[in-house]
Formats: sequence, C-alpha cells, structure tokens
Amino acid sequence: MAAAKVKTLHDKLEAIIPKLREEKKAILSSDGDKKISDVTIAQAFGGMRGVKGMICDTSVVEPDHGLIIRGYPLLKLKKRLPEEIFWLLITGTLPNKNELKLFQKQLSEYNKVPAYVWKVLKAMPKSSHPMAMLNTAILVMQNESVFSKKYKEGMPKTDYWHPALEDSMQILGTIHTVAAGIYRMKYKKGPILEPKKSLDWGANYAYMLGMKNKEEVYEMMRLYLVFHSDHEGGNVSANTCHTVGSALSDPYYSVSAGLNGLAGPLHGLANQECLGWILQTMEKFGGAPTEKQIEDYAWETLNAGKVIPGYGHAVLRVTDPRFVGFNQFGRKYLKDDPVFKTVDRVFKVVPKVLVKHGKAKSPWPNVDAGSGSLLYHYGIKEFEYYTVLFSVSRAMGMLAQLVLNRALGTALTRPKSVSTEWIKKQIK
Ligand code: CMX
Repeated sequence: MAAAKVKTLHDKLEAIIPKLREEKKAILSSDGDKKISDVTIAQAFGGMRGVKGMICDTSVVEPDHGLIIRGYPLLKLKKRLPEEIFWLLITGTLPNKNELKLFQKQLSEYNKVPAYVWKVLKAMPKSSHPMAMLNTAILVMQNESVFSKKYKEGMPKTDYWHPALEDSMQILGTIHTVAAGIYRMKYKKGPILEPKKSLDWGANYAYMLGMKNKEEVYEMMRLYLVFHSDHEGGNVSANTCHTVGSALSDPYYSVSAGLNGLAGPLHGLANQECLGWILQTMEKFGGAPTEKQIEDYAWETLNAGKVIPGYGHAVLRVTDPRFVGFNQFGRKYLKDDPVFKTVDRVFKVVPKVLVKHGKAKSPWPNVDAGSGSLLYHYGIKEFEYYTVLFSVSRAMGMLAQLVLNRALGTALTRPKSVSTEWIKKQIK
C-alpha cells in the first residue's frame, strides 16, 4: 500500500475550503433569514455584550467551561505544541506527526526579520512601551505583504486566502524573534539572538529571550503560547483584527491593529497590571501576605474605584481553565515561590471579596491572574513586557481567523450605529 501523502498546511486548506464554502452557501440559502439574537438598549450602550453578530469557527468560549478549541476543552491540549494549535485552529483537526514536522520546517523557512525592522525599533524612544514596539515592528513589515502586492496586481476573490496564509506564515515565522529582540534591546540583555534550527517555535522564543536553556522553561513557554492562542471572535483584539481584515487590509495591518487592542488594560495589559498588583501586596506586607492582608488590600483597591486585575470576565462565569492550567504547572514546579504562593492565596480570597462587592458578574480569575508569576519565577521580571508574550501567542488565533475569513469571503464589517436621539424616540 502506498504511504499517505504528507500534506502541507496549504494543501490541507485547499482540500477543506470548498466544503466550507458550500456549507456556508447552503446555510445562507436555506436559513439566512432566521434570527439568532436580539439587542437591548443596555447592550447597545454596553459594548454589545452577548450580541451574536459574527461567525468564528476557530474556538468558542462557553461561560461555564471556558475555551474550547475546535471541540477540544483547552486543558486537553496542554501538552501540545503551539504549532499544532495553529494547525488545529485553522483546519479544525490536529496535524499528524509528519504534517507537524513539515509545517515546522516550512515555518522556520520564514524566519528572516528584515534589517529595517531593527533600525526602526532602535530609533524609537527608550521609554516606548514594548507593545508599541511590537506593533510598530509588525506594521513596518507590511512592506513584505504578499497579499497587498497580489491585490494590487489583481486576483480573484477566491484566491485571497493564499497570500493571506503566506503573510501569516511570515508573521508567525518572525514574531517570536522580533518579540525576543525587543526584550533584549529594551532591557539591555545582550545581542539579539536568531532562532535555532533544532528548537520548536515555543522553545525558540524562550531561548531567544535568553531564558535558561532547560526543558522545564520550554514547557512553560509552550504552555503559555498554547493557552493564549485564541478566545473566539468577539474579544477586542480578535474583533479588531476581523474588522480591519474585512476591509481587505492585509494581515500585517490587521494583526497590528488587533494587538493595539490587546495592549489595553482591560484586555491583554491586565497581565502586567496583575503581577504589579501582586508585587504591591508583597511590598506592602514585606513578603507573601496572609489571607487577611490580601483581603484588606483588595478592599483598598476596590474602594479607590479600581478593578482587581486578573479577575472577572466579559463571557466566562467560572474559573478560567487557562488559570487552572497555569496553577497546575505552578504547583508542580514552583510551589515554594513566594510570588506563586501569593497568586494562589489571592485566588482563595479575591472571589469572596468580589462577591461581597457585588458588581462583577464573574468573581473568578481569568488567564491574566496567574501567568505572570510563572514568567517572574523563570526570570522575565519586566512585567510591562508580559503583553508581548500574550501577543506572540494571540497572533496565531487572529491569523487563523483571518485566513479562514478570506477563504470564506467574509463580508466587510459594518454594523449599524444609532444615535441617542434615535433611542429616545424608540422609547417613546
Ligand atoms: N474588579 C473590580 N470591579 C470589577 C471587576 C474586577 N476585577 N470585574 C468587573 N468589575 C466591575 C466592572 O468594572 C463593572 O463596574 P461598573 O458597572 O461600575 O462599570 C461591573 O463590575 C460589571 O462588569 P462585568 O459585566 O462583570 O464585566 P465587563 O464585561 O464589563 O468587563 C472585564 C470584563 C474583564 C474588563 C472586567 O472584569 C475587568 O475589568 N477585570 C479586570 C481586568 C482584567 O483582568 N482584564 C483581563 C481580561 C482577560 C483578557 O481579555 O485578557
């Protein structure tokens, strides 16, 4: 019997896209006029929370279960490589061993960061936030976009996904090198390192950051990159990338735009704020605080009109499985670390405080509550950098969604806004 042909990611998509197009066409023609959502005035004023108005197939976030990637509850994927997750997000199935190997090889062929990127980064003010540096780097690389070039030359709509995938490979092939370079440049950690052929994508990122060369560190980094990869389509970064991409802006424009959203304190920046909050409690109480001290500090934060970072969520109503996964890792490898101990103790105290406070719809920890303590333990102490790590991972979800959207001819995003006057007339 002949051996099964090893498929590239491109081959695999080429085989499934016609079926996805047919499926969409059939649904629209038989049931296109069926209603899936109503919108209240409160939702229109309230960030459209809960309004079902877009399609995203890469993952779903169930309020009671958290992230499910293509049918896999997240914790079932915790031993997988980020490269496998990208493949899963975009195709709906995990790659087999040979497909993975070939994909890793192909991805590593896209690893050249153009020299002008480093020049631009070096020219930025020393005080620039590392997220501003990462987003600038991706935006300036727009110069490489094959999608833009092919669009200018003229290509049929059905072909959009080919150059979108190629740009995505280029972004994923370089984003970890750029992100690590930013870290080393900004925090004076020594020369910028190039990826090693022998390492996978996640391990390479840890290596290029200059983290200790050991399997435990690589395991943490892979876990971090898998856990942050996607969170369905409506969150600020994914939704922004989706909207910008719907105007047929290329993947560089779209991902950079999405990451600008991730840089907000209510979204990805919360992980920097969260570790800051943990360290403040430790500083205030001279080491890992007691449960009572944490409770007092939580109330002090809330009474000052601030949020407790890392807690609450727009969709989730249970402890985020991503927090659970990081917590399990922490208990295995760093249970005596004072920062990790504090995170663990905060988890015991803060949900009760938030319930008493009575505002947050979810008192439970989200992804950002625990991830920082792992990074801190392994030597990444500059916590304003943490959202960059989140970004390297989230680029996978945004790009997977974008390629699928170009393949399926997703329409230009254009919801209808209404004025307050219009609302007042409706009420009358
Ligand atoms: N601490 C204090 N108050 C909180 C809170 C928290 N952790 N979480 C929610 N609330 C408050 C809200 O500020 C809101 O107050 P107002 O009515 O005065 O505006 C009220 O509770 C209701 O909010 P909600 O419906 O429960 O939550 P939202 O969907 O509006 O916001 C989120 C969700 C994540 C922005 C919010 O829970 C928050 O600010 N958490 C802290 C920041 C954070 O951890 N962000 C990271 C989220 C994960 C990510 O995207 O990366």
